[in-house]
Amino acid sequence: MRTRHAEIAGAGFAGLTAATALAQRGWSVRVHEKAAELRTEGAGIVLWNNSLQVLDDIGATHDLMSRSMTPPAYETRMNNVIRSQERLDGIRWRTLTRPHLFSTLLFAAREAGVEVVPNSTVAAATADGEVTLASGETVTADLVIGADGVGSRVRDSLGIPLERQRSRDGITRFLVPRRKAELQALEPDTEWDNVIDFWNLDPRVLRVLYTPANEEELYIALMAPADDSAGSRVPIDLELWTSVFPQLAPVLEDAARTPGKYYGYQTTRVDSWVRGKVALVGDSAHAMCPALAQGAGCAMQNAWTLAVAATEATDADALPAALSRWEELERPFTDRCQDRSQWYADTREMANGGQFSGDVVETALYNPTDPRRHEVQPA
Ligand code: FAD
Ligand code: 5PR
Repeated sequence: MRTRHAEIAGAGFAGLTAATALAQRGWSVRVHEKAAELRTEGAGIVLWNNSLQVLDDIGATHDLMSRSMTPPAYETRMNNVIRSQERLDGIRWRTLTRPHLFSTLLFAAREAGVEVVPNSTVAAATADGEVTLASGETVTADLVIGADGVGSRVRDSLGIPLERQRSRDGITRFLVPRRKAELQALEPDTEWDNVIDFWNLDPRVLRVLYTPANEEELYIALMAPADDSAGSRVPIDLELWTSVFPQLAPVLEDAARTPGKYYGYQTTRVDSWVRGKVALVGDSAHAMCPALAQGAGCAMQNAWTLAVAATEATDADALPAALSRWEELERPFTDRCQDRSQWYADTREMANGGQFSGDVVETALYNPTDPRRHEVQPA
């Protein structure tokens, strides 16, 4: 068979994963990134088995392990009283920084022969595989992927209907130095290598999610309702945050000096991930609340299974049906994860701790690279 060609909009986690997996299966692949520089926004990230299996398959695990960690426990506190300390036995998970995940994926993509073009914005796509760039240039491909994030122009140019729901809370994220010795001096009995989710609901909803990303770097996320102007302000209101979380003062002081942006939680659901030869993947198809830390995980999982499904289509005419079949098989898992994440965001139920069991960990445990994964229907 002749070499098949894919054009991808967006060099985020979804676009780079799909690109690498396709190139490793013999496709020629070009990724268009609208930004002038290839890098990621944001701070830290938690990855679970579903995305770690994908990283294993594309050969990126070794690089990733070198600067990531598995904290001893996932701890949840309410008003500084421990609600749960989950060891997460039997669940594979890693914490790391987003820049590290990004550079790992970019390296894997380049190794696989993917062409990544910065400063190249995709303006539109058609169901028969035509892509129009903002420069006016038109290119055609056997497969087009809209991995261009929550504001996807690929999706919107195809007229795919969507529904967007905003939640009342939102979050500002920072990467800061660990300052473990200083934290230990303030609270010696705390295991500062744990993920610690510090909740306060009464008298005011303020939460700090403390996530060590490696030995040197800490990911902290500060959550407040969007209508709390002091709580959602950036730079952060240091006096307010340290009054509620005095034991975190050393790292909050660093956060107060770091630029950041408050993101309101939102969920985007689309009618369909597929139009002919075009597939949407990642936030363009299924942007979700971060509660279960699966936005990037689902993006990578679906990007990888998309590459496999497209490769299995034996000729151009078979591709649209293969993509539709991919959506039919993979979408239920993502929809459930998105629904659960929204439920946790809307109810603030994570404040009660003990959330990583039962149905909730379905996506975390999922292995998208297991060819028999759809034989057993999940609960
Ligand atoms: P994106 O990461 O949004 O990537 C899309 C890419 O496409 C971008 O590089 C963008 O510049 C590019 N692009 C957009 N439009 C075009 C176009 N028309 N043409 C070409 N290129 C285009 N989740 C966590 O678990 N932890 C976090 O700390 C965290 N931080 C986040 C910070 C930000 C700023 C955002 C927006 C989301 C964050 N999330 C976080 C959620 C998680 O990052 C997303 O679910 C995940 O990144 C989705 O990956 P993606 O590749 O689908 O989309
Ligand atoms: N978990 C993680 C996270 O980054 C956030 C949430 C939960 C790993 C916020 O970004 O509940 O908002 C959350």
